[in-house]
Amino acid sequence: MDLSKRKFKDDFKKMLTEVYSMDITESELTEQFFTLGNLIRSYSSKNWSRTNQHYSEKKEKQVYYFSMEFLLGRMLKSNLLNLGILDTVRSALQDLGIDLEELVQIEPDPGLGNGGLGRLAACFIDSMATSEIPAHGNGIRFKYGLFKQKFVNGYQVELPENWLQNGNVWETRKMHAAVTVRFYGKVWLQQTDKGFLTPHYEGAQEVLAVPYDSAVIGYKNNVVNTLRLWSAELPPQDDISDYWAYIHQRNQIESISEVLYPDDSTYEGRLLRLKQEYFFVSAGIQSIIRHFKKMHLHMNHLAEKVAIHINDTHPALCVPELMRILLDEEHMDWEHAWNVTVNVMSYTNHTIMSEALEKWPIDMISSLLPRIYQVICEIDRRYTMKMGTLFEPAIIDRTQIIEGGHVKMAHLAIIGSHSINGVAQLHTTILKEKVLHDFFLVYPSKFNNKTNGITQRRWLMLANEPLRDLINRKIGNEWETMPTELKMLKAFRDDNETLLELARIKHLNKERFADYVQETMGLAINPDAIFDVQIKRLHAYKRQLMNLLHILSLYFKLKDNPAADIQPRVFIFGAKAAPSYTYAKQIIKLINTVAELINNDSSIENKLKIVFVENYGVSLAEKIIPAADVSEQISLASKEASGTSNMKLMLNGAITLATLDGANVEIKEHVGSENIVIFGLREEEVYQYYHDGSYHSRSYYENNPVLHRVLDALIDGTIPGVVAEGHSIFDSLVQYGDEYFVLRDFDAYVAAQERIDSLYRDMLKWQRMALINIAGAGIFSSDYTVQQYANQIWDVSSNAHLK
Ligand code: 26V
Repeated sequence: MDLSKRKFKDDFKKMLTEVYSMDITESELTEQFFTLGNLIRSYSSKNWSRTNQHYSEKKEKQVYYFSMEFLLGRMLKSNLLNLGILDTVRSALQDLGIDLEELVQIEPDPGLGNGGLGRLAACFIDSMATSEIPAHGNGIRFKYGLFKQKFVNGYQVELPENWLQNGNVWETRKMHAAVTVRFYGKVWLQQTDKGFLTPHYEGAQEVLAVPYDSAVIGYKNNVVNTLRLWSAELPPQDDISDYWAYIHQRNQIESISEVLYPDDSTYEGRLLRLKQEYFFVSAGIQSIIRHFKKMHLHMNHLAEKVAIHINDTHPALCVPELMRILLDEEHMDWEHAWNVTVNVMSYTNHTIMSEALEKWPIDMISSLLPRIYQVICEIDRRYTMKMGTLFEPAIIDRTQIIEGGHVKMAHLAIIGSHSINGVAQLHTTILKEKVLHDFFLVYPSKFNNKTNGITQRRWLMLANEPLRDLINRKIGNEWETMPTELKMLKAFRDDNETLLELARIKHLNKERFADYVQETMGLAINPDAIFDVQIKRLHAYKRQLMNLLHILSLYFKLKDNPAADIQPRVFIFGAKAAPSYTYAKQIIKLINTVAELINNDSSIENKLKIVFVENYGVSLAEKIIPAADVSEQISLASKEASGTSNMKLMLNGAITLATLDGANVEIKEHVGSENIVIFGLREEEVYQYYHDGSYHSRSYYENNPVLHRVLDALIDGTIPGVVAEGHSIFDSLVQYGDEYFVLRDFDAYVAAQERIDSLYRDMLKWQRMALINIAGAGIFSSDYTVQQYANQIWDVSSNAHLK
């Protein structure tokens, strides 16, 4: 948008007076933040309604991205950037004596997600608006986001994340769009006068779903899509005869949207979680149908106007919920309703970890959602009937929805969707050949790959302004919306001036992060050291433990020989563990304790430091990633579906140290094997071990002296204060088979780290590698990912241009 500094200053002052009856000198940061937020809203409101109007008038097909999680991060700068007024506003505020960076800190970081899956949804909505795809997010307005992590004596402690405490400046409550969601009760089918079978409900509990909409602003294109998050409320009551019963019922209902589940590693069959899933699914679909009806088209045409995307199995109830509405409320016959439903739905799988696969006990689902359960039974019956004539019985048995007393949500999503995709090539191949092989036999053409992506606007333009400026000076700014144009940077691969400039920027970012660490943790780190970064949820398969074992090996090397020639390193960790994931929490305690030991050992002359940041999340990622030299992507091959921090770190010039897992495989293809450090078991080797059962971790402990010493340190008192944790972790590796092949890959990892050490010594060579990584990162923009979803799955155009 066009905005002069003068106009902005006038608007800002006016708004401050109108809302707070204050002038600038009287106002504090909080008032200034809310004033700016409200101004941004007013600047985008016209385009928001114009976008909606345009979609309605043109009757464009709309996409609804259903996701339990949207891990947005702070929106202030992102909104200013996308409106095209970041620099103007920053400088105008400065004239008014206000530092934009200070205002930024006022905004709470809405942690409405666990990790990769939620952040992907956030990158997607940014990219969909920017790519002019008529697509909207649908999720839950959790009152509490992912817990706040504190370390107490090295242990993780969880505290509530009350992000809504001071209100959310971006949202609008839309009371008129509220819908009712039904739980429990009895249901039976009754014939109406017209001969339809319609369900008759008795004793259902009604919950009011109230939407809160936020603008999703496209990058400099006047498009504003919508993120709709639902909040659960008690429906208005005519009379309250029993006050305490009323309060109890209200609390019970409001608990549905109270808190995000923090466990992304194991399936938990909790009733409240199932309520959450049905709640936002039912509310979202009802609201879509309401909107569709304004077009006065027959329901048979729904799939021409609506695409619904199921982000992991959490919203898989979309399938029976849409069926329920088409059958019971629109009186369609089964065949037509099913045809419409399958054409509307598509599903993304995000994990092969079997312990995370959702399945609900029949008792629970049939009592909470009696009608939905009937519909699921009928879907399953027809599936087995139809496919039973075409495939061998064992395949049908393994692909049924209802099996062993449970409803399997992935099976429901696959059978009910026309498309199922994995999130990186390797992941999709594993789905087709292994994890979902039976379904691949039944529905080969439903399977496809969509490699994940990230938005370069948040992860480069906002997080790393010095790098953005350098790139713009070298190749212009076309890459902002055509990110593969970053490839033009390759022309500078032998230009020492550019490489030195890159080194200078990295150093600057490292200094900034070092200042932050000094201020918040009281720890001094050296910006000349290698900043080696592993930031992701703590999970055994991601192998933070292997990273730690390597650090211990370096530590002992230095203890034995203080003159050992190793490059100084700062190992940076950021990770939350699921509160109930004991093993992961033990690893956190171990890392913190080793940090304490190493950071305070003056005999190693500050050559090694460990920084484990508290409460890792989007805002911290924005600080750490631009300062990273090394990107640790060391999951056991086959286990990490894609990863996305690998892409963010690459885009910021970090060198990837990786196994051939998830999207690392594709990163290697794009930068070439000389610009990435690869090590470790390959996926086929891992499966071969599973097949022949020939991995015996103990022999690695017994035969590898370095490993032996490092592992002994866990249990012999070398690391004070981790007796229980040390033994548990030692046993998991040596006694209980080392499920994720940490000991098997240890040597290869150490060798790969030595390669990093030697590469870093040649500064120009290192910067050339960094440059090639930045230049090759464009393909991993979520702009392209969502365009592929739009073209190949959703069948929507991206021509909503409103310029
Ligand atoms: C799973 C579960 C299991 C049931 C209870 C609650 C809950 C909450 C979240 C999850 C998500 C696990 C799946 C996930 O986050 N996968 C990650 O998705 C990223 C985006 O596709 C991908 O880059 C990561 O490799 C993958 O681990």
